[in-house]
Amino acid sequence: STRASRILSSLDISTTSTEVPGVYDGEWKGSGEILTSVCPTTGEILARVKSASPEDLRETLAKARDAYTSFRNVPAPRRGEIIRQIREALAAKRVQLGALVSLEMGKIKTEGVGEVQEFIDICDYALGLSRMMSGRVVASERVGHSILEVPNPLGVIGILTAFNFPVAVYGWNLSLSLAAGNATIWKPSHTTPLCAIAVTTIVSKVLEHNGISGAVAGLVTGGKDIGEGIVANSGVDLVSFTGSERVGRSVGQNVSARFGKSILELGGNNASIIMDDADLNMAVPSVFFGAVGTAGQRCTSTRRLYLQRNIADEFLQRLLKAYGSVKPEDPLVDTTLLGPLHTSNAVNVYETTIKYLRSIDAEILTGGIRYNEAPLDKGNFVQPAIAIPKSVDTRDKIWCTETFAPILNVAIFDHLDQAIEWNNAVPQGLSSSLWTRDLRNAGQWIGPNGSDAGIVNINVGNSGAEISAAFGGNKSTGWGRESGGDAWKQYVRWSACTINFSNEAPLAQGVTFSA
Ligand code: UN1
Repeated sequence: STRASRILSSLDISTTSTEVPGVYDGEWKGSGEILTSVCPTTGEILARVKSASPEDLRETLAKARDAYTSFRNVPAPRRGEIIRQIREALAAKRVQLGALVSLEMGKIKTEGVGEVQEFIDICDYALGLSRMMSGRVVASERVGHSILEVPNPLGVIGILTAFNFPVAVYGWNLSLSLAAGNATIWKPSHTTPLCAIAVTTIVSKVLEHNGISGAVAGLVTGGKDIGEGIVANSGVDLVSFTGSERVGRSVGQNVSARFGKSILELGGNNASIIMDDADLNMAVPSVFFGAVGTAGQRCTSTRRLYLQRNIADEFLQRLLKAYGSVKPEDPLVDTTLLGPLHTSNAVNVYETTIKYLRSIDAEILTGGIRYNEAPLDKGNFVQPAIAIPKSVDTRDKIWCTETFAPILNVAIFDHLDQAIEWNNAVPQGLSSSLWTRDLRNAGQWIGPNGSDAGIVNINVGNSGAEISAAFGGNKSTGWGRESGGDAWKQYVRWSACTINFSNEAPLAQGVTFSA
């Protein structure tokens, strides 16, 4: 369509050539299979992309290693200055890149732009870090000795990202990797290659302008085999993977089998707990955003809602009113709140889950249908659902598995202890949210008897975290943290350096060993 070509050409992606190169290692190329990028709203093919062949992957990895060998000598504040320029280049394309996210992934305009903003924010953060990534000096037990903990660049970082945040999650990893002095190789989701090509185009121009090899931020679009090639390669020092628990399990095992490091950001099955003293004027819109925002396709989306008995009816009435106002529409129209699911397969997953809810006699308060009338029938539009399963048993798959679609399951509780038990009883542990104005509830929630998730919020919804906080989960959500907090410490290699500036060479622990 003309709209698609306008968005693509505003990001310097050629729409005249029939196949867009999807590999970058300092030069654009691609000799692997052709990936098609399909618009989830209209079903149109946006572009055909020449993905990476195994040979392309080998070359890109080799060039990344070379690029790292020189980039690690660039002083960190100078690397920060390059990150600042990347930030400016992204900001100049904020609207265009945001529109491409909406076009190719399907999220609504404000969220597409928000994702670019998230990348910009983490660049600011990494710029600051570039002057603050300090080690420590530790007291030695020996006279005339000092112990230094020294961070150095780590090497080549493999970044494997998911479709749902096709820009921001790469941004988290790239910015910290660059600040730390590493080279990266990015394998985006095979369904969002254009977002990756657009971002890499922006980043590579800045690198080249600064006389830095573009291979510092390489790109290999492709499928499973390319992802597996990165995971298996001992030249990739850290693999940062975002995706399903099933794939993440094999990534984690394969990377650790070769003693590599990994960061895993896998499934979320996030609960919001609403106490009867909560401010519903805040809680209702937040749950609405958590469950319906991004059409329920964030790792942090709200999937479980636990309501204290006294406010349950009122809460549901108000939430239903909000759901009633949502119309599925083109995500690029300003007023749209609900875009399509990303793929038709996601629609199948949604329909299967609705069918299962019916089979267990859950009460479906709203939703459950796929929109079949034109023009929505061309896209993957479904109606957000709220269901009350009869059973609150968290071993039932409706509670313990993550369905990547806008389905919110509700249960009613009497005491906070019960709700916390439910919150923690699932395998996943990404994000959790408690609504209360009682300090005692808040204290319990964040303490040893509270939520076991990586993100534990109070009067803040499950999704939409800021970059300054460490992002990640516990249990089957995986391990490691991305973005803020101490996440940068995973992107460097640490050494403990003991320095003796005395004229003796004593042993530690008072050990004597002389002939
Ligand atoms: C994800 O869904 O993988 O907290 C990332 C949020 C966003 C990032 C989500 N800042 O919802």
